[in-house]
Amino acid sequence: MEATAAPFSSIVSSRQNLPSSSIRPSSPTSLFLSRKKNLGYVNLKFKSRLSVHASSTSDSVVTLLDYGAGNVRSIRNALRHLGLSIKDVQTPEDILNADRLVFPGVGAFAPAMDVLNKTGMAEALCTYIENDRPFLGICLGLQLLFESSEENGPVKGLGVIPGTVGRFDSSAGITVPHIGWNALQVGKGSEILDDVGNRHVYFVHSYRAIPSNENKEWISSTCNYGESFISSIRRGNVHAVQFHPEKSGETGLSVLRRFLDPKLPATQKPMEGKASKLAKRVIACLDVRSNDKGDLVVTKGDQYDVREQSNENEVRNLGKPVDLAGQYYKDGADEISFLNITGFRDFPLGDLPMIQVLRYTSENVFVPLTVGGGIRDFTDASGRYYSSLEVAAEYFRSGADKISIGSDAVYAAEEFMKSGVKTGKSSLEQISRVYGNQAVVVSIDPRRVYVNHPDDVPYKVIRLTNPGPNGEEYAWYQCTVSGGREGRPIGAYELAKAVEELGAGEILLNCIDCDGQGKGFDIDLVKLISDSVGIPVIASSGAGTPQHFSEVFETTNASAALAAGIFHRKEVPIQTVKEHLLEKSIEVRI
Ligand code: 1PR
Repeated sequence: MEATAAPFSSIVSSRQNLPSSSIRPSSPTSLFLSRKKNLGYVNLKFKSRLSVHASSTSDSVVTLLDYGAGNVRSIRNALRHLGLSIKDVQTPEDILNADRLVFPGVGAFAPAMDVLNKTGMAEALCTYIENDRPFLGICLGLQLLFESSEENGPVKGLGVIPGTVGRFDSSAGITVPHIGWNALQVGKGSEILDDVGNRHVYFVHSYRAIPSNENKEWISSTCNYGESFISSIRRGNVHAVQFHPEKSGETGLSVLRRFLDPKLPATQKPMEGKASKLAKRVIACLDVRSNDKGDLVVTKGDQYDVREQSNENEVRNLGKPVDLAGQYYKDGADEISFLNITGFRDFPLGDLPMIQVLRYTSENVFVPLTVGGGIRDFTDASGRYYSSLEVAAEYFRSGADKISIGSDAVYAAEEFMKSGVKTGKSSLEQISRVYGNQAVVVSIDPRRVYVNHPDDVPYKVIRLTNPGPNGEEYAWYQCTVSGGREGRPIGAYELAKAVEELGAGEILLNCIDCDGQGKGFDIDLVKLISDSVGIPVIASSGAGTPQHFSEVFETTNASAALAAGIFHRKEVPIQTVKEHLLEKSIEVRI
């Protein structure tokens, strides 16, 4: 990769050398690329009629372009954590008047461009960038700078950078979306990445821009995932990153800090780290519910029974959700999952404490947060109907990066397998259409059912590595709903394939038989599912020792491993798990 950081002004017309306060472009600029006819573009040059003004905003203010397409709470929280106050863009003028503009693109490419064009923000953004004003685009905020995207397209982008954005090629043997912590190949002159060095940063996306001769002068880093793609661009004061600095822990916060304060001295000694590829993730899971006193607690049971075996039979209380999540973040968890385990019977939006848990946690925890439990259509006692999309939207607004669907995904998969028709109406389909499939996890709660012969049931049966208690050699994995209370006529294999088709971006694979047992993950099950789908699989249930993590990563294609009990009971710290994985040459984020 060639990475140069020519000042932006060197490629724009000479009037850009004037102080920004006096810049008043009035003629077509040379910056914007000629739009190619075969992409259906109409105008050949972007005619800017806007002006960039000097502003008297203080150093502690950053302008945020939130065009209302989804959750930008995480970036708000990260900026506030760094001591900044946020000015929201209301009009195109606010962009032109910004001292520093952060653009965290969310949602899909086409609707984002649509909003930007209709509101006049697209033109203001182009003018702002053209004038080399401090800019940081994040994720879609990087992709929109390119000429076009294949996402439901081709769809025309802002056209600042030559090139198109396309989907990762899953036939290259990679899981898509690209979810997780990956390494960068950082070029010269990419100061905001100064502290990243060889540490991992967090990506979550299915589309990417490819390096080419035409855009090489923009590239400040690339990332390998089946192929090399553009992970950041930089020209003068204009920066954009494909990864999420607001979700990349302390490393990511350093990227924001350096963008906000370019005068920070260069790093003398790069932070330690040996990132070279996508790391295996270690996830802490918090099963959350109200106890009998009405307090929201983290609980944990064996095989989904969370009540103590005492006379009082109370809900096991392992701590406060916000405190524990904060602790796991500090301990190095790569992701935190909250499962509202009574969500299947209580309406989650009535469960305001859970929303509060997310809000408070996301203020200080800068790794991805997933929340599940009760995501479905619902009519409350007063007859008010809530769509699953509204429930998910509230979770996203409150700080969730991904939502996890359990029971409702089982019903949707059963329906789909029966009819072969995607109705587009299931919660899974609706939420993934609006927020992207990378934002939708399906949580599977299967139970092992032994059979004598593979033809005994119409589900995928496997030959077990370790025979059952009565020497059974075969089993299938029956999906359950309502927290394991009801078995359904569908296997984990069939469900996984169906939900992938319906738009799931990731699978959280529990195993009721192994839950809380501490005897290791169900390797047969994890292998079966992770070999059958092209989306990432999180192995869950049964972790008791660090060796169980290396075993699941060495013998299956799981992308992540999740545990609850051993972390809550402080039997095995997250760092010990990671050190063990490193000893076994399994790449993890440190
Ligand atoms: O069906 O969409 O409302 O989602 C409900 C969600 O809550 C599902 O993801 C379901 O797995 C979860 N759930 C429901 N009841 C319980 C319960 O414990 N009574 N928790 C429950 C299940 C399973 C794992 C657990 C691992 C690791 N928790 O997530 O954390 O098994 O545990 P371990 O490391 O201690 O073995 P919906």
